[in-house]
Amino acid sequence: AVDVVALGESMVTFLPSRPGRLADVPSFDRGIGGAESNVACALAASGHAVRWISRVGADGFGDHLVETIGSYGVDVTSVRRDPDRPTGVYFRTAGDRATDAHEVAYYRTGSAASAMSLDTVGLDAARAGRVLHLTGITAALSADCLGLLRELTAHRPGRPLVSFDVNHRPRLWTDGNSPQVLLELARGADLVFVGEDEAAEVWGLDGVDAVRTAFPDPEVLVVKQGALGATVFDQGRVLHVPAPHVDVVAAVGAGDAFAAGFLSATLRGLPVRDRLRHGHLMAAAALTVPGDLAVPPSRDHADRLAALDDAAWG
Ligand code: KDG
Repeated sequence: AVDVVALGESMVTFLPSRPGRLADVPSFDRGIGGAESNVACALAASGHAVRWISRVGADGFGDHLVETIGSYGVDVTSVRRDPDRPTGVYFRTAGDRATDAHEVAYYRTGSAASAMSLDTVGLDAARAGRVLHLTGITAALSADCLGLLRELTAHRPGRPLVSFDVNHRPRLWTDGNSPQVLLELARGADLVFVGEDEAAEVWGLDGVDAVRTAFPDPEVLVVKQGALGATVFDQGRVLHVPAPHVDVVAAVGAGDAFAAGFLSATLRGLPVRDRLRHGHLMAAAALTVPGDLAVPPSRDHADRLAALDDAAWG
């Protein structure tokens, strides 16, 4: 049985060998990125049965993605190879320590993954897990991808729990439709992750209560508040859990790791407080490496840390 299906585009990522402007960085190290496969890898590394659904090119970068994600123990048998379209890649600069300001250059227009659609993705495979994890990135890739996401977030009898991370990527939204599209998709989900700063940026929402008012439908709403922690609205309950202090190397991938920790604890039936704590612990691991993917803490270790008393958690 599959615990989680994650569907979305992954890319080969080029991380800078030194700080500076994109114009000046002389060389890059190869990594992999992709919000949904990041979640899939972190969940598989913590012992869950996970499937990643996507399309990649019939090229070496596609091989690298499938092999690397597969090496985490993720089921990649539903990933399709597209002979006519390339695998997407992207380059990034190191974030400024204080502001995380960085440059990103995507080479993903017309990528294999942008051809995901109702015709090219098996809906049964997508709905085969207990949880289906999606993000707003997919909605920005193409009209076909958006159509697929609309179907997967529509209420259908017996659908899995639909988890949706808003993941607003301003550079991908050239048409100005992101506020309306992301709101519509999030409202169809059962569990929504959104950053407090992201909600302010996309919808002008100010504070966690304003976010809940805008998203009354999802049974569970998680508002991430950066170094402050996160607040969960779980039906009638509201709970804030502070994040542990970490020396941040790069924020990229931290939101995905947080979602993986929260989902893992949810699948294990842990109480709401521990879901947030496991989210923070996974995020802390991702925050302390330059790339998207970190080795997550072992389940035992994470359980011990999550069980520390409130004083230890600030
Ligand atoms: O969450 C991390 C992702 O943003 C990164 O891996 C790249 O998926 C990516 C995207 O589309 O920005």
